Amino acid sequence: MRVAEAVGQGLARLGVEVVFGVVGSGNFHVTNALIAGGARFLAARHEGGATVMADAWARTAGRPGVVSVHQGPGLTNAMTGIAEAAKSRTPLLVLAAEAPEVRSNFHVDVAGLAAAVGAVAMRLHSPASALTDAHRAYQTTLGRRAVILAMPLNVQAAAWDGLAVGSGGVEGFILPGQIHAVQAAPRTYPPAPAAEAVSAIAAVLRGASRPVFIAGRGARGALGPGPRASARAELERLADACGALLATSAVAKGLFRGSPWDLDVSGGFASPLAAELIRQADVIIGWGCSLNMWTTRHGKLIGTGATLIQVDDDASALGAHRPVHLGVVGDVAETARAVADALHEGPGADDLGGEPRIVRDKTKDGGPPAAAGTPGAERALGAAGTVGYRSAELRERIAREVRWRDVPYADEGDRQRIDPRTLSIALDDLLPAERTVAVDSGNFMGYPSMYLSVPDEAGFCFTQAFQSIGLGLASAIGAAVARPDRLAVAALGDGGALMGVSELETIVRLGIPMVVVVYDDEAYGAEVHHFGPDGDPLDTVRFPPADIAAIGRGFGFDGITVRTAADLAAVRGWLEGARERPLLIDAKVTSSRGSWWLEEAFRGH
Ligand SMILES: Cc1ncc(C[n+]2csc(CCOP(=O)(O)OP(=O)(O)O)c2C)c(N)n1
Ligand SMILES: [Mg+2]
Repeated sequence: MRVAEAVGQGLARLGVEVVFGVVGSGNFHVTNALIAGGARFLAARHEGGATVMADAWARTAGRPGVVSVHQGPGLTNAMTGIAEAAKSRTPLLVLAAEAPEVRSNFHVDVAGLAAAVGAVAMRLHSPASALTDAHRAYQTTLGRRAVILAMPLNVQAAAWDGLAVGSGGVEGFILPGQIHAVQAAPRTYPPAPAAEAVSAIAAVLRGASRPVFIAGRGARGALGPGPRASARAELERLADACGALLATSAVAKGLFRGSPWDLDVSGGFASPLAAELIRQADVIIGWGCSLNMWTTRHGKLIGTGATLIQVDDDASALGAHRPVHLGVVGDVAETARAVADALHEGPGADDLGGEPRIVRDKTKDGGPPAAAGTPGAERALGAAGTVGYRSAELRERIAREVRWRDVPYADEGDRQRIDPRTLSIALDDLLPAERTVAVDSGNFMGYPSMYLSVPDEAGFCFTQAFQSIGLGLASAIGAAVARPDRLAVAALGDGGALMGVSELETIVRLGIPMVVVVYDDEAYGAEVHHFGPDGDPLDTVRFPPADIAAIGRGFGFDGITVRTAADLAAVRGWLEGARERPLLIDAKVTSSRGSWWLEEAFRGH
């Protein structure tokens, strides 16, 4: 057996179930060995697509994604996807063949590439250590890292003598006959919160009259082998106890779906009511949420005098984007559970001793936090039935107004172009509730993110940490593979759709019954709307009309062009039919104005 085969089979036995990739000579044997070991291989048409598929699969399945690429250009093609995964803290293993000889035309500096995008570089160092090296690389992904495992061609080709003598003590990874016994090492649990921190949060919440929780990626669920569970139940129990309203960052959209206190996404995508209520909060807790410029609208959603608390299992995330009054290192679910217990038990002995411990930026907004809880005080109760922020009137108002689709607007469509809001609302009505929505980047991106509802947080795939266009289609494929029970919906701009177009073939070949909707304004709308008002020439960012429906049909899709709401009857027809081919909707959308979330985005440039 060659090392390549031993590594592939060893990784399969470790629990690698699904591998995306583009196979060349350098990753041929290792990929086949993964398949022989029981993994499912899905061929993409571009390594960028393959990597994003693996990333989206990992986000949706809650387990490390794996992608296999050829040496040199196979890896450089994958770099945008790797950067996205690294910035998003997706556990991703990139099996990258490597030409070790520097004069080889395929040689690239793998460690340099990895460092440049925040990924971890690892290597199969020698035939003897190869399995241990591979195992270590897989384990490293579980710390939510993107790992590039360089697989030198000479090491891969060497005979594997069945003895892994490297360090690491990986029992069962030693002899081929024993490989089946290998299990991924037990996941290491994130730190439990310190008792003092639990008391401090409880004390602040006891004094809060308008608390809001914003849950982020860290609340979406545990990563690692085994089933995933989000922190929803724990957060809701705590929110019930203190009367908090519930919101998420964009990546956790859907987490609180169905709760009457759900404000949906905080930040640029927040509806007017959600923004108003978040702005009026006196305590905001970010749960596994970085409270970055997107989630807070550059801080504008955080009211003057609001107490800001951040809970994260990664100490370096605390205060990284904005100063917080209290930063707590802890697992989201564990911390929420402990604080809820503390609230149910009433003020404990250690609460009575003084003010909650405030860390970082004690002088934010000119003074101590307004809601820093009088020790031992009873919760402020308002009108009958009011707990914290929650009242019967507010519940009704949220039900009536919080969804974007309930916000009045003037339809700007005509017979040639459909208003993207009208399009999105109509699709929200037509598409089955059990759906996974994946969104590309661009001016259009808020429409699907704000108007399409999703069944839960796994139903939304938002690969936008790197803000690259062209990732949406591959994201939808990875998510669809992870959740074949749900209809995958890829929402793309025409620019992103044509950038990632090669993966249309992958969808057809894999037989994924997906809906691809293109918000087609025949332009890089983001640039048009950003620079247009200044009178700059826009020829570089405008394109002649393209018949994207026909392009889709060429790949084997059912392709339709939508100019009016009436044209959407064809979507209903497809949904009610056998769905034998995937559906591509080329929606010719109005684009008279730039979007408000886009202006927000450009403020960061
Ligand atoms: C890989 C990459 N290239 C360029 C950009 C700059 N960029 C941001 S949005 C955008 C336009 C995207 O056009 P389209 O997909 O049609 O969406 P629209 O803005 O028109 O809604 C571009 C070129 C980017 N973000 N990523
Ligand atoms: Mg466009």
